[in-house]
Amino acid sequence: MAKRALITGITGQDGYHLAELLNEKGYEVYGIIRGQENPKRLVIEQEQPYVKLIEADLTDMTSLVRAVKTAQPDEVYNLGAISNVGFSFNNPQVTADITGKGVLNVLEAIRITGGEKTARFYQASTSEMFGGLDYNRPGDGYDENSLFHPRSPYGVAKLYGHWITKNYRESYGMHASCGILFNHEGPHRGISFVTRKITDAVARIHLGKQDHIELGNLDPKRDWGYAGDYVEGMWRMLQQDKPGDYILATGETHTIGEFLTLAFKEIGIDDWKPYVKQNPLYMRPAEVDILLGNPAKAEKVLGWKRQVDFEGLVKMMVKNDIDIQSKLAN
Ligand code: NAP
Ligand code: G4F
Repeated sequence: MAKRALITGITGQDGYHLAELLNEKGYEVYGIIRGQENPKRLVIEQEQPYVKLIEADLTDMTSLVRAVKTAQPDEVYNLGAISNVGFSFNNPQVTADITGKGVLNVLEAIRITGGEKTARFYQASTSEMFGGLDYNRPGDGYDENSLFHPRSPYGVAKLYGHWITKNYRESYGMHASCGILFNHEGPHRGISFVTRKITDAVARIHLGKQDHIELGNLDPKRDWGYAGDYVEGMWRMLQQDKPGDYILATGETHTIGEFLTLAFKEIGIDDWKPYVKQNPLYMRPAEVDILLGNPAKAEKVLGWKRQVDFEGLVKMMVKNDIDIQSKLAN
């Protein structure tokens, strides 16, 4: 019989890639969609017709209980969240409700419906929980034992989600795992995140639709990988006999300036500086200056390794945005 998976956050970047992967593996895929007029419903119905959509919201426990009862899942992937760090500073309470307490709601929905012994659970934890400060940053990158020091309402909410997942593992014997994922990007990345914001702008500049891009702090460094590689790691975590926590990262870190250099190079521009203006609107009250992950445990235990390198990622994203913009009218 086909395995059944329930994904929260099905309309997001990782939800897209994970649904593709699980469908290829023969799973019956259920996805939670929120809101009465979610425009992404039509996109999923057209592009991923195999996904069975269930209306629910991470802040509404009754809807989650109904979703779990309907899907009867072997595996639950909790990807749903307010995931934009900048947004979380201006919207800390809703971030706490969705990104933090939403995790508890899903875990409880599984328990209330008697699924704690049968359903395996994946929590989308994040490198944002580390904070990138000198005192807790090992030279060879953060690993599963590094100290947490979140620097945003998003990071703090995620830390609650991380610990409540571990608590349900320890308290109720749930097969509940946390993937501590470093930044991962691709053509399905939301337009407000810095990589996609850049590749979208580069495509428009190339086609003469825009003459510059406004960004915030250009100095932070990130460990950027490809989202398609990372969902494979999520799945592998839930195939282990025992639950656990795993870092997924590339082991390399790059500045936003380096991303800009490669992206502009794709359209034949060597010096991006005349095309970039800094706007304080995009600066954060507290910044994570550097993120670098050490994926040694995932490589050893899960046999996982990223496939797409930094240059390949930038190329893929610029090409995708040029294709999209070329098809659109001005
Ligand atoms: P994303 O594209 O922003 O997707 C977030 C998803 O959460 C969307 O489907 C959104 O649905 C859903 N959602 C938001 N509020 C909800 C609510 N109240 N009820 C139900 N669903 C809700 O994020 P992503 O990049 O795919 O990331 C997936 C997960 O991994 C997130 O939890 C993120 O925090 C975490 N993570 C991401 C990265 C990364 O680099 N991408 C790294 C580490 C961890 P709507 O369409 O309705 O808004
Ligand atoms: O692309 P970002 O918004 O990603 P950030 O803050 O690293 O968070 C992402 O990765 C986390 C994993 O580490 C996830 F948990 C989280 O859900 C999300 O997917 O910003 C990256 C960097 C930051 O330092 C930011 O200050 O880019 C800087 N930046 C500079 N200008 C900008 C901009 N970020 C955005 N979003 N927009 C700008 O204009």
